Amino acid sequence: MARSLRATRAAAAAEARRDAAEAATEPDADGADGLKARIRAWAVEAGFSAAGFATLDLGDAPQRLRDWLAAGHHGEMDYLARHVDLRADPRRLVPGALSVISVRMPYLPAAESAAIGGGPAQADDAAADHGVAPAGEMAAPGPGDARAAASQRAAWATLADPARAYVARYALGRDYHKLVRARLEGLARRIEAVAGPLGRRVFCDSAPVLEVEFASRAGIGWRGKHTLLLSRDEGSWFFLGEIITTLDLPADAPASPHCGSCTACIDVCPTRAIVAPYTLDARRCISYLTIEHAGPIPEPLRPLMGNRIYGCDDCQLACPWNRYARISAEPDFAARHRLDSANLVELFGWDEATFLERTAGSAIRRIGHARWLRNIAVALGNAPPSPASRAALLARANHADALVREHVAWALRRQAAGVDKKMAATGAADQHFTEESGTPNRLQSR
Ligand code: B12
Ligand code: SF4
Ligand code: SF4
Repeated sequence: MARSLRATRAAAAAEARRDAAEAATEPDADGADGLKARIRAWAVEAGFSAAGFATLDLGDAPQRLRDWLAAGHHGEMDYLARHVDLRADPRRLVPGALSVISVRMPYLPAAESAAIGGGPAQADDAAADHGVAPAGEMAAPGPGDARAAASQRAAWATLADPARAYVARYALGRDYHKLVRARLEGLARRIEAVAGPLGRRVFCDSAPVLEVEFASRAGIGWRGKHTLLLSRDEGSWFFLGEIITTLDLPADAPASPHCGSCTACIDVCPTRAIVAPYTLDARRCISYLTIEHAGPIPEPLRPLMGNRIYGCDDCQLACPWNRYARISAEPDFAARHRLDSANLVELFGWDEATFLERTAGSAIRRIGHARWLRNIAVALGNAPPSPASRAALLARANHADALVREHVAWALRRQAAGVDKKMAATGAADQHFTEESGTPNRLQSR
């Protein structure tokens, strides 16, 4: 069964490549529409799953961005506020620009270990648990990339296991920025080879560009209520990138929205960060708290973060359109160092040299060792009390960085409170913990 699915997929991929090659060499591929067909074909050859075209008109998006900033939703991400004018008008980034070519690149990695592929619920079952039925949009079940379903089941399974660490799927492998930009650069050169030298720049999460807004205007997906782009044929597990160019290309039609009455992403969000449909308060978002935020994580939010130590995917995991998701074909995005199934205590034990070595070439490295420990300390504070967790925390109790010390102290208090609660519930004596650890629990947990 698995083999026949693979064979079908391989045949479909070969056919897509043949179509791409034919489109790219069509004798009548002249004029703007012909060039667009060729660009789409070259984009597929470069590993993108879709390409679309838009003008630089952003409508009322810049004003909505200003409103969002005025509400303080960006937290400490000052760079978003600093470059509003550039975001509002990409011609300031590329003088004379007329068009944007927007692309998607899938990143969902296959589940590394078969043992963790049997999680509690499929993405669609989980979505059903949340009462998801996007009004009349999902008559038939998804085509079911079995490996994508297994990968999402594995993600749910990791989230359900408080001893394990959850790392956002986009960050399990190598950093995507360079890879996507290099592929876009190759695509831009192929365009120049037929269209002549252009004013152009390639982007992927690297500059003040409203990427989701352009992608939805270019028709490669619609903005979901979680604010990310998603599509009917691929869900949302993809990066966005774009070429902003002086080339004048006719715009595609924007994609129509298909969220219907669904609110699964809003309902599932552990910290209630999606404060209204299409509006995220980043200050509450676990992705922001674990990656962008430098200081102490607000205490009321810590218990809600569970075992999410780098980024968060819940709003995507709950989305019913991700039953159409596909596994990435890029080896770079495959999970490294068993990061999709690692144990919290093990990761907390990494010293700085190990952290730097294991995260070389990964987006994770950017947060540095202290924030890495801060995030894992929160997860350990949320884990059920265990001698191993307390011992790991105690080993970091005198860490040189005050940020780490404070989060470790919080986690130790939580472990102790958990121990006390457990004892109250079971009537168990101190002996229970002394037996497990060989150390008096009071000493160990304070
Ligand atoms: C800053 C940022 C973040 C911040 C803030 C996220 C946010 N939603 O703004 C934080 C750190 C929280 C974050 C988290 C994540 N991010 Co991020 N992030 C960005 C970045 C750099 C800028 C986004 C931005 O401009 N935000 C500012 C606000 C104002 O923009 P906005 O939400 O798009 O706001 C619009 C809507 O609110 C809309 N709006 C308001 N009201 C209404 C009403 C209606 C009816 C409608 C239709 C619209 C609407 O108007 C605003 C202006 O257009 C982009 C890359 C880029 N340059 O675009 C990546 C990007 C959006 N992130 C990405 C990813 C993958 C993530 C995570 C999934 C990572 C993770 N697993 O942890 C999470 C997802 C969290 C989430 N639900 O958004 C991808 C998304 C790919 C995709 N499929 O869409 C991007 C595009 C990077 C990339 N090149 O691939 N991210
Ligand atoms: S990434 Fe997590 S915390 Fe952020 S909006 Fe989505 S579910 Fe909420
Ligand atoms: S989960 Fe969110 S993004 Fe997905 S269909 Fe439902 S409302 Fe739209």
